[in-house]
Amino acid sequence: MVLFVDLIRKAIFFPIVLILALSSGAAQAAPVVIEKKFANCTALNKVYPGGVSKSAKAVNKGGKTKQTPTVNLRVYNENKTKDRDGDGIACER
Ligand SMILES: [Ca+2]
Repeated sequence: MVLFVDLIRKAIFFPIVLILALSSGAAQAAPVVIEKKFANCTALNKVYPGGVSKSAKAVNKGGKTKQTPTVNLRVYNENKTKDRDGDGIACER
């Protein structure tokens, strides 16, 4: 009887472990957004044509821009030095 219960337990437990292993593997295979420090605005604008803003509330205080910046605080923080006028948008154009 003990052996039978043990078999049932394994029959239930192992598929769960397998599903968890497979689902975590799938999560790792999902596309990863690369948040990096770009060498300069030319490189950054190839990925983010309108630059990167730290928040949707950031207002451009420089000249008129043609593109809408992408809101991404992490990318902004990595490239903060490129926001020369300090308006919260790096490499706006
Ligand atoms: Ca700026």
